[in-house]
Parts: sequence; structure tokens; C-alpha cells
Amino acid sequence: MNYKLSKLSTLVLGSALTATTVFGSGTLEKVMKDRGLSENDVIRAAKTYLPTGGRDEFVIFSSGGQSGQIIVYGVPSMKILKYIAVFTPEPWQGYGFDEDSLAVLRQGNIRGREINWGDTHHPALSEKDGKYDGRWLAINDKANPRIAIIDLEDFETKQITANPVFKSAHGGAFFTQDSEYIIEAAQYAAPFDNNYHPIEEYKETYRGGVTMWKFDDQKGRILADKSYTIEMPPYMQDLSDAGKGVSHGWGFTNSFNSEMYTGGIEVGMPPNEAGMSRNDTDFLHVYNWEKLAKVAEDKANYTVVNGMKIISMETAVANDALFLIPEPKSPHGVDVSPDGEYITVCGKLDTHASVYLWSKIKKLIDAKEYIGKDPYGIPILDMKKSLHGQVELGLGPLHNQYSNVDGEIYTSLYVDSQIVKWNYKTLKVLDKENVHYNVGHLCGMEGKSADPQGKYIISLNKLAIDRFQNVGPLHPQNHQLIDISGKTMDLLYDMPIPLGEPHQAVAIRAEKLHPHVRYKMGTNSKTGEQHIGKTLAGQEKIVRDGNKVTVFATMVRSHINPERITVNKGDIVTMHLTNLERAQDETHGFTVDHYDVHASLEPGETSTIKFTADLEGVFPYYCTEFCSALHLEMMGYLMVKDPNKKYVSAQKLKMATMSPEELKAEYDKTVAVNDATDAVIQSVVKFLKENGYDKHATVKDLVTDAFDQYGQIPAQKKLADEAVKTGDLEKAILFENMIWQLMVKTADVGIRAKDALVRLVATKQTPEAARGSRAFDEGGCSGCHVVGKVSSGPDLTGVLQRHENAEQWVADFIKNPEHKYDDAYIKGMIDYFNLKMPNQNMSDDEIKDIIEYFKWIDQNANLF
Ligand code: K7E
Ligand code: CUA
Repeated sequence: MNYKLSKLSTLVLGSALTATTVFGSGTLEKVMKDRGLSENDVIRAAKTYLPTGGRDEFVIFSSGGQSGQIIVYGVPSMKILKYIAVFTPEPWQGYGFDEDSLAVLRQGNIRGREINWGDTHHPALSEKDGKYDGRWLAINDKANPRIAIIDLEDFETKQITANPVFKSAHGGAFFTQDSEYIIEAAQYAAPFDNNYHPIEEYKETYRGGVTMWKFDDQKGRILADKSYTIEMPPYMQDLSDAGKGVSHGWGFTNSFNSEMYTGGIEVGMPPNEAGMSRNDTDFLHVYNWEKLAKVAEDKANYTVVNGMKIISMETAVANDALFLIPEPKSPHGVDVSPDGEYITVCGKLDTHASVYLWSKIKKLIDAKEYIGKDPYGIPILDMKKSLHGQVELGLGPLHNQYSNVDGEIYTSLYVDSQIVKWNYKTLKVLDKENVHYNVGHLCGMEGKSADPQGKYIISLNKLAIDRFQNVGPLHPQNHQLIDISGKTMDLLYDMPIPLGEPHQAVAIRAEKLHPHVRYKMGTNSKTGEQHIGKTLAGQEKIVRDGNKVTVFATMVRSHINPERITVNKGDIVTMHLTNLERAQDETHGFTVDHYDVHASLEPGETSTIKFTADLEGVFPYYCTEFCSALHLEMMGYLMVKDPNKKYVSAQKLKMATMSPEELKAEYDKTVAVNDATDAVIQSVVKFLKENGYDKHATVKDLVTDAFDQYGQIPAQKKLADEAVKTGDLEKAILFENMIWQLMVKTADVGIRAKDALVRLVATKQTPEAARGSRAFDEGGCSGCHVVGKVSSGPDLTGVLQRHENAEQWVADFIKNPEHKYDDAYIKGMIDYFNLKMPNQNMSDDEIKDIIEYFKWIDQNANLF
């Protein structure tokens, strides 16, 4: 048989089922002993282990800290799934290396300057009724006050919005309960305008603030012109949270440095850290953003700075929409309970958590009961009268997360390196767990939504010290997964994160996410609209306009069209690239060597790269994703000529050519292989149809992909036949080879579909049958017997029907074949196959299992 074809038949016939590995008894003990694992280790491993092909229950979006990106991983397996490019160029995704993603990245320019990194802290998931809806993800950049929006349909960054008045921003991003707004609080107070103001005028000209970014939750975009900023005193606003339920419409932001200390060690003043933490208390800012949004509709109520609407403190106060409540000094986290009634503030320098009660705060506000005003005229509410109570937790409490148990809250203790579980209603501490080390945020499962799921808490540690292989002085970060389903917490898993310092992470139930696998043909993924460069098969072209060259190119396994582009040195080259694939995961990457461009084209996507061809020479361009067996051949040349140079042609080499007879023979052989390959494909198609593939969505998708390839064959066949007509057999062979390529791709996906279908429709193997299948393979039986096929030995399908008292007969035969060599039936077999069944020294147990395996084969005989 032809090599190409025999390889393919093996694939088709031999890959339908993969044997299940079954370990004998005692294996687990041996592994535990060899690896020095305790029983607890093994239980923890089992709690986090995700078998191949399995899916996690939760998906985590973690900030990427100074990497400016987002990290996506699964829980409980802690398998990293993706880094989403947000504020920083990322070549794998083409982000920042093609024109369309550059357009997004450049929305983040500040005062006309390109910024190519970010300090991401707080990711947030969009909400409906305070619950995650799985549609949008937002994240802040603390260093360059910006908010980015990621679409969870394709996990790509769609928008970056720079804050034009803040100079840094930490207390974002936080969605309000119906995603009406995204909260972004400033951090380091600074003048709103872009002018110089001496530090001596800090109290007069430096300002804090909270920006309420209006969000269009249908389109998933921030509407900057419908957003507004609440001017705040130059206290350093820190974290925020949106009210929900009973406190919906309100926002909470805490602060430090209500001392308004401005340091100056260089002029003999005590350092910032001393002056900024002198007072016993700082201020929790409480504001009615819902009311202020209405206030901001009237021009008389705001000023505009750098294009941003500013509501002054005075206006906010006049509208009874801004209040301060003392909170223990230098607080960090502020977290609203799932029902919106309890507001927990943790102070880094205080051992207590302070739980405020919304109904008490609201009562004081309604009664206008103030204990005074701050220097800017903002009413101050009494701390004691606002508090539900305080609890001593330990050293350095920072951040909180909720679980599904009423009143249960988890708080990180930065200094103690512990997680403490306590009850914010009864104010009782319930449990503590050590972590490694210096934990910042916690991530509960939907743990800050109105519907926390419990089960796990992730500890986002600042230090990893002794947890991992030393990889140099810069250590990975450490995310530790903790099981909270029991009475006490149990630390399950350490995950090193090798990308930036993640601050906060948010978790969502995996089933709430519905990302797609391909784009509508010709989509600009960054806008969701049809791309101006969309090019279909047959529409490829090169357009010249002066020194501007525009290429409309397509990519499909395994070629780039066009394959040659010749331009003059200095030409500005724009290439629109469309990936014509419909098949899942068939991404093509594209680069032109030496020109610092790269695009990642997912199925159906169109993207543009642009460069000035200022280097003379020959530059290969190629597909950068290993997309098929002929991926290396997926290339072409950019040729850059200097129009002012004269090029002398080199002499041509004479190559030997084939005789017409040889060509004809080669052509016939190629066609024959294609016919045989097609027959194999048809057998797979028949199998798929007979077994109702279209009733199973995943299989149906694969079959669609396969036919996508198959459907391209007639066009190639036409070209091949035309070449034959004109007598150009050389060309005809090449087109026939192209057909073979398409057939292999079809078969490749078709076989995957067949495998998937068999797994779906076959009855489940009993543990005995699975062990038997393993014994059959490992004992060497499969060397001669192929199920469903006569090979070097007979097909064993139906073997239990072929003999009287067959189970016993087969068992005896396996146990002791020599005794039956003279049996008439066996004699015939020996003659036919010219082979004797050898004694494989199977144990009685193994033989029993193999019989069970044969029974399973017979149950599914139609599938082989
Ligand atoms: Cu505590 Cu920026 Cu939320 Cu770091 S922040 S930990
Ligand atoms: Cu396309 Cu490699």
C-alpha cells in the first residue's frame, strides 16, 4: 500500500478508541512512598487534579500587576489558561504589533504620549442585580490612571479610557450593581489640571476624586462624555466598593493621609510615612452617585477640566450627596456585604476590622446628624453611631471576601501571613490558616458579588520566599488555593505566577462564560465590525497608489495569498490579512521578517499590519502558528527594490526535467492515491452519518470544519483537469497534490469527529472491562488482533459467539493455547494466518477482565 494511504488508514481504523490505563492495586501506595507523599497530600492532589480534557468549575481573572496584563486560570486546578493583553504590547496576540490592536492601545495615550505598560490592580466583572453576568471585564491602571474593558466573548481588550484629571488611580475598577457605572478613585492627590502647582499650595490646589465612568453594558464601552468626577479633598483615596441591594446608588471609598501631609525629608521634615499616619483615624467617603449623576445633567452644576465634568465638593455637599465617616487609620480594603447592609473596613495599622451598618449611616444622613465638618465643608458622621462593631483579627488586616454562608467573611492578614475566617454579623473569629507569605487580596468564588459561591478562597501572596525552585532574586508570586468547604480551612495548592504582581483577582462560575470560537468572516475583532480590509478567496490583490502599496491578502492552510510582493524602497506598505478558516483553533500568525510587525489571525478575523519598506532586500514573510503539516511552507517573499539601482540578472541554472512518460506515471499515481484517500474519507462519513453525528454539537462542529476543507477540492480539481487538457502535467500534479493536502486535513478533522462520536455513543466500560482492555494491550494481544479488523490474527469481535460455552472456551484458550492447537477450528486458523496463538502467561484475573472487555466489544460491535 502507498505510504500516505496506509498511514491514513491506520489513523482511521486504529484510533477510534484509546485504551484506558488501569493501575493495579498497590500502585497508589508505591507512588506515595516513592514521592514521599502523605495521605493528606494525596487528598489535596485529588481535590485539585483535573484529568486531561476536563474543565474547571471556576475561571479566575487575576490582575497582572506591573505586566499590565490579565492572567486567566481555572479553579480548582490552578491551570493557567491565558494572559490577556491589556495595557502592554503582547506579540503572541499580535497586540501592539498590528494596526487594529494599536488603535486600542493608543486610546490609552496620555497627553499625546504613548504609554506601553500599566500597573493593573483590580479586575472587575460586570453585574446584573449585583451578580456576575459573564459579559465584560474591566481593570484599572494605577500608574497611568486608565480603565480597560475586555470582552468576554473573545477575551480581547476593546477599549482603554484614560482619566484626564487624575494623575494616579487605585480605587477602580468596581462595577455598580447593574453595571451602570464603573468606579475609579484617585490615589495620590494632584492638581486636576495639567499645570505646575507648588506643593506648599497642596491644600488649595491638589485634589482627590472619584470618577464615575458611565458604562454601556450592551455595547460594553465606557461613555466618557456621560461620565463625571466627584471632586474630593486631597486625602489619598484608596479602595472603593459600590453599594448594592439596600445601599444601591451609593459608593464607598476609603482614604489615608487625611493629615494632608506632604513630606519633605530633603528640607528636614519627617518622612511621608510618618506624617501620613499620625492621626488615629482617616475618612471613609460615602457618596450618592445615583443622585450626583442627575446633578451632572445640569450645566450649572459642573465645570469641565480637560474634557471631564467635575462636580465640586460644594455642589456634592449642597445636594446631600457626600459624607465622611472616621475609620481606623491608614485603611485599605472596603467591602460591601452581599446584601449591601454591612460595610467592612480593614486598616493596615489597626488589628481590628470595623463593620459599619448601612441602615445606621442612612439614619444619620437622613437626620442630618453630623459631628462636624472637615476643612472643605463635608459633613462628618459619628463613627461609633455608624458602626455595627469591631473585631480584633490580627496584624495587618487588608482585604475581605464573602462566602455562601450567611455572615461568613474571610480577611487577609498581611503582617501575620494568615487568612482569618470570621462572622461580620456576630463579630466572632472562627478560624485562621497560615499562608506563605504576606497576603494582599483574597479571591473568593464570586466572593464580592451579591451571590458568593463559597468552596474556595485564593490567597494572593506578596512573597513566595521558600515555596518554589529558586529562579533568581525576582521570585514568582504565589497564589494559594484554600478549601473553605469544611469547618476549618485547608490549604490545597501553591501556584507560582510568573507575571507581575497580581493584586486582586475575581472568580466566576465557568458556565456563565460563553466565548465564541470563530469570528464572522472578515471581522475586525477590536471593533466587532466588518474590517475595511476583509478579503475573500479570489479577491486577493495588490493596489498601488504612488508610494502607497495596499495588499489584500488571505491565509488558509497552508498558503498565504499573495505569495510574492514586490515594492520600491520607501513605499508605505499596508497589508490587510484575512484568515479564511472556519475550523476551531486554526489561527494563523503573520510576520514580515525584520519589520517588527506581527498579527495573530483567529478563524474569520481580518487584521492590518503597516510598515515603511525602508530596507532594501528580500524578506520572507510566513505564518507564525504551526497550523498544519505544511505550516513551514506557508510563506512568501516581500521584495524591496531600490528604484535608483540597476540590477544585473544572474545566470539561470539548468535543471534536469522528467520525461513525459515519467510525468504521466507520477500523475496517475497521484490521482490513484487521491481516489483511495477519498474512499477512506467516505467510510468515515458513512460511519458518522450512521451514528447520528449531528445530534452531538461538538461532533457536528468538527464535521463542519472537515467539510469546510473538503469543499475546496472541486475548485482545485478543476484547475488540475485544465492543466491536463493543456498538457501541463507538471502543474496538474501540483494541483492534485493540493487536493491530497485538503483530503488529509479533512480526514484529520473527520477522524477526530469519529473518535469523539465513538466516545459519546459507546457504552461505558466497566472497571473490569477497562482493566481487560489494558491487559489486552499490554499483554501483547493487540500485536496480532485489531478490533473490528482482520489483521495478523482474526478479528475478535463476536468471539464470544463463535464457540459453545464460549467464555470458558476463550478463557481456556488464552490460559493454555497449546492444548488447542489440534482442535479443528484452531488448526484452520493456524493454517490461514500461518501463526500460532502464543501463551502470553496471563493470570486468571487478567483473563477474566479480558472476557469482560470482549463483552464490551460485542455490545459496541457496530462502532468498530
Ligand atoms: Cu491591596 Cu492595589 Cu487592592 Cu495591592 S491593592 S494588595
Ligand atoms: Cu498557518 Cu502556520
